Amino acid sequence: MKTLIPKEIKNDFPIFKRKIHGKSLVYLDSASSSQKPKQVIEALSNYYEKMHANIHRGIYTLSEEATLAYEDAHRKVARLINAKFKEIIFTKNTTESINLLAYSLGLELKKGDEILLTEMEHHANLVPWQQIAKRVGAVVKFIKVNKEGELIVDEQLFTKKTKIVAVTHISNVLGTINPIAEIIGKGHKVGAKVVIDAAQSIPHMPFDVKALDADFVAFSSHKMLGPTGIGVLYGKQELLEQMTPFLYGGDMIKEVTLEDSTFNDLPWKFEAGTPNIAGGIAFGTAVEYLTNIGMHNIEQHDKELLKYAHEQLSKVKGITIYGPKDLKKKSSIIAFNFEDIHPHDVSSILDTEGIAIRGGHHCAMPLMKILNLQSSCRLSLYLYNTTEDIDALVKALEKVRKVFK
Ligand code: C6P
Repeated sequence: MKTLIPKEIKNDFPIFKRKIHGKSLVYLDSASSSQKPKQVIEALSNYYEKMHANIHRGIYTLSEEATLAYEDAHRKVARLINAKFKEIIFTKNTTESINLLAYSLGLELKKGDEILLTEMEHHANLVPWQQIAKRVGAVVKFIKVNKEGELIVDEQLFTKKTKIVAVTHISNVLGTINPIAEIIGKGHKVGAKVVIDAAQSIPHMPFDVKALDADFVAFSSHKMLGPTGIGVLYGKQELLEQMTPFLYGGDMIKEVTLEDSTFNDLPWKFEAGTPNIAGGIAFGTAVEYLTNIGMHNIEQHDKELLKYAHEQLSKVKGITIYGPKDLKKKSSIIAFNFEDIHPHDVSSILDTEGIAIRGGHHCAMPLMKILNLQSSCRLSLYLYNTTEDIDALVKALEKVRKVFK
């Protein structure tokens, strides 16, 4: 089967030259973190070799160049999701973006207010809300998940008391694509602010914050070909302007006296201290790389591979696949178990064949409990994966079976 993105794309990713235990690398763990094309790696070294200086501080060539490149990266990200420059805040990762929101929006919460999450959240979109709720006496409620791992969006959960709705766009365990437009609409109807955890969606599909009318969106560079240590918080300008900063210090201020301070314009009001300049600039390069391929093409490629992977894995005796059966409701993530072999054992035997998958609870313990699972194997696909990668996995599973016979 020929996929939309040619397999020669792997040549852009130096890591695929590596052998693991003497075998070609088959990387099926991009939901955890994606691999990096040489353009991104070169952007990092180019910055340190030719441009490094602190931003927003020096009136000299290096500092001005670094400032322009770092700001330009914000513009590239803004264009990717149809946001304004001022609405793009660089953070460390999705986790920090959501912690920023939980702190800042948490300051407006009162006892008895409600925060609505789903039962399928990654810990990053659960623990910060849980903790803020405990501090202010708010109540955390949950949209339930059915047996196929889809949300049951019950209108009655949205009440006058609901102040924040925070949901994942795509489950990092099951790949379920959630009806976020419907959830945003329901949240707004009761006057709540709606936060979308888009860590697993923005790397894989077109995403338009304006069309969705999302209030806040969080995602990470490292899952979309960019460096680690850089993430994004999108927020509607009028909301960010009203919000209290999360971190205080250099660069986020306008004027400071010994008694008080005023804060900088957006987005810098939320980017205190020297940021990850190199990471930010190289993230801009990653966004450019994705945009050149086209997010529609990446989405289509992932869909084709998901279908192929489902077909091939379903033929393997002893496989149980979790999540939506209707592949239209599913992104390129497959959670499965094999025979009664522990996922850690499956993963480590696959590793001897050069194959990387994830095994465990995937940082979503409540969801695993609902699915009545301790852990699972998980494969996740991206633009550099091929049908040959799936074939290699299927073949290697037979080796796993033999070891445990
Ligand atoms: N999921 C996975 O293997 P950070 O670590 O901050 O970049 O992303 C956190 C995060 C938040 N939400 C969702 C839906 C996620 O999938 C993740 C990260 C990885 O599934 C690592 S646990």
